[in-house]
Amino acid sequence: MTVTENPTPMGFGRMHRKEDARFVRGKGNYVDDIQLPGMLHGSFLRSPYAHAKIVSIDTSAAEALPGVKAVITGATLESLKLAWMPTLSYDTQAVLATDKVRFQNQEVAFVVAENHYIARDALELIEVDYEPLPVVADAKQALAPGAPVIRDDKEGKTDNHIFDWTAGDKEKTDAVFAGAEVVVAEDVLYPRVHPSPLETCGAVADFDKVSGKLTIYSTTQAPHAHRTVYALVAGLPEHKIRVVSPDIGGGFGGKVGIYPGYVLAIVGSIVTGKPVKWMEDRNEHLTATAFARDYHMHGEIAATKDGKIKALRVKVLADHGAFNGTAQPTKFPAGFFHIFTGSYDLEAAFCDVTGVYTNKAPGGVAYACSFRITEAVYLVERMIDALAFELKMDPAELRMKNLLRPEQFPYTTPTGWEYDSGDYPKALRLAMDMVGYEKLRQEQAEKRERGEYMGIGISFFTEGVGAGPRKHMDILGLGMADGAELRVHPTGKAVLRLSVQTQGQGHETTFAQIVAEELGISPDDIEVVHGDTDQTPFGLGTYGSRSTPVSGAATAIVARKVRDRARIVASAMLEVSPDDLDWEKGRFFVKGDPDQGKTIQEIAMAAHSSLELPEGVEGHLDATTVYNPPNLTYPFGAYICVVDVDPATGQVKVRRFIAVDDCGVRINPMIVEGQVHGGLADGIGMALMQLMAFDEDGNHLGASLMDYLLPTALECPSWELGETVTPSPHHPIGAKGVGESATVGSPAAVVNAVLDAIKPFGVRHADMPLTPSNVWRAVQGNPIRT
Ligand code: MCN
Ligand code: CUM
Repeated sequence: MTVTENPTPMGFGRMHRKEDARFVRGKGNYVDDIQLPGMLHGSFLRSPYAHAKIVSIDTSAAEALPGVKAVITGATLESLKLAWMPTLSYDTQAVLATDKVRFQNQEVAFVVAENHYIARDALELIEVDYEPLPVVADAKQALAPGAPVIRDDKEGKTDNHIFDWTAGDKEKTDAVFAGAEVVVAEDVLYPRVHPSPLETCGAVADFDKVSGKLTIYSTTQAPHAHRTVYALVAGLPEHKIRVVSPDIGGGFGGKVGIYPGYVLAIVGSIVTGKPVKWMEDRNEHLTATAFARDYHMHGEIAATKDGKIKALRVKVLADHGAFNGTAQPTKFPAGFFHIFTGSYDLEAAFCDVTGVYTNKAPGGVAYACSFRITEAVYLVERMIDALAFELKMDPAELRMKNLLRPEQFPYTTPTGWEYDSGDYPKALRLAMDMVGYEKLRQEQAEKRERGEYMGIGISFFTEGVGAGPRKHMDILGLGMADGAELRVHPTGKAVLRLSVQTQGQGHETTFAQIVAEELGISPDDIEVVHGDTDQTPFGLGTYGSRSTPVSGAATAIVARKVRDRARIVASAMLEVSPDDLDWEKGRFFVKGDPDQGKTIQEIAMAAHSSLELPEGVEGHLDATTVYNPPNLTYPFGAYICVVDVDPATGQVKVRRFIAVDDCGVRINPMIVEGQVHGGLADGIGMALMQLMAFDEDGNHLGASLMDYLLPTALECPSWELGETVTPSPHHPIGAKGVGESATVGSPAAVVNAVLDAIKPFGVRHADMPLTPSNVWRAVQGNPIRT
């Protein structure tokens, strides 16, 4: 990777991250770094059972331990009407268990003490009498007759059913299937995985009894949305609540929802009158915070004998855990899964998703998923390879034959999405050229003769990111539009205030670059303020790769508003009509007389001076905006993975990985590449290593990073990146989101590569993770199928 000589371009381009100056010096300020005078520490007692009735809780010994300030149980919360809280999907979730526990490690009691060690010691002194109940650990058992009812707290609930949801045209799809020459069906599991950022979740709550103001520092991706939920639950006005999301050590979707720990830190502070910190450990994080996926998919694909794909039909069983805590736009209980027709030109498609409760942790929309587009892309890309397998066709050729063509954009899919722009064949061709596709296929054939197994896996993805048009998309009734405010000081330095918040994506740099591009002020002179509800405009936060599509647009627009004002100020300074001015980056000048001009800095000073402005024109150089996107943006990409598989041991070595991404105009190509690198590593993790497994009693099998494996440089090849640029036609700077693209696109490429390698053994599909033992089993003709 090269970085330009000048590390601070006046706009888009490669530029070192401004925030790294503090991170590489150990000067980041994370939730756990926050120390307030008199601060106490809280810790949870958690359930050893996945499903059990709580008969009694005795906290007396814990309360008697010196240094313990409060022990809070579900009963305490019940008296405050806080035992249950709303989830982001209009369900309820226990803050502390009252009647029974519903997943292993569920929060049962909260101890507040002088320090963390005393709090932990006190947990040991709490006596809970549980009466174990039968467990639903497998989604496929959740709706079986006689299955234990998990949510009997809900009045009249007699089963574990959450929702049924369909998209597409069933009749039309069935008709195409009925007349199809070839139909291939496959059961495809996207297993339960976990986003696992470096920093676990935590909060520091500080309630000031005198002013009545509550300040919460927390690991949140959505500070404003959280504040409104707290306001609704606590009955406090928003301005009495300040949510601060300081530096975040990775979110990946796991920090969108509200966790019991945040609420208990608040309650603890109210009860004790002191600030209370709660910071979970790795085991708690893996077992009790938002999981991802857990989608049991049955896919069918209809095609002609020569490989023209006609239709897709999918039935999904979605395991949502004990509480429906998915964080996604209200109208879409299965997220954006209905984008499963992918990048192809089909006649019809239909999906039918059923959500169920199980005795597992809640969550479901996390881990760079673009609201479940991960599952959708994995499904369609596996189905295409299964079809190629049956038709004995080359998977690249099959894709080329069916990809949407550039002239079809804007393109409306059979399930109602309007893709904004793209040139798909160009991206796939570029990836194939980069990898040397035809030559690799020759090498593969020669190797197979010698009994060596290499595989080439392709995945093509389209994402829809930037939720959303407010008309269609809200979370808990809050429309998905975001504000931005820009203030240019007299000296020409500027402050940009945003509702979105970086968890590591480099917003302090890229959003400054957007202003720099529009106004010609150096990014170093632009301060990005975010993650503090007292200092920033309202907006829904960072997830679904929406920051660039939504707040990036807001930033460009607010900067253009400032530029329009600057034009009027410049016209007053130069005593010409505003129409007689031309703009070049950083400067207005008189048309035809480039020497007669004023820089943005000169204009800024004048805007704050005694200069007389035309009637009705306000002074200063500030603007605000709220951006409601007209549509999502649709980034896409072509990925090719090359692996070598040892059939005797099942060991997979990823030899090469080519990723061609198109996210429209790139603000900072270096940051985009970093985002892609991270997502590709995620893909290798999920495809080959990661699984949140449970035994039949709902016990977690491996809730540590010794068992739940995160990919490292050892498992990753040196990534080979390519790009095409198809600007989004409706985005002010033509940018599309990219933060989740590689996580969405890469697992299918890796799995397709491994299965391509072992194709001579007759294996058409095996489920992730393709660990050595699972690959070995597949080679033996006995793939693990869940
Ligand atoms: N960018 C750019 N040009 C584009 C698109 C994006 O330069 N055409 C830059 C953006 O300006 C931003 C970064 O790339 O600095 C990612 O932008 P975007 O795609 O808008 O995504 P968000 O900023 O909204 O980030 C959210 C996304 C999600 S949802 C998950 S999950 C994820 C991801 O980002 N979590 C991450 N990437 C992550 N990266 C880090 N380091 N940590 C996380 O928690
Ligand atoms: Cu689905 S993970 Mo991201 O949207 O925060």
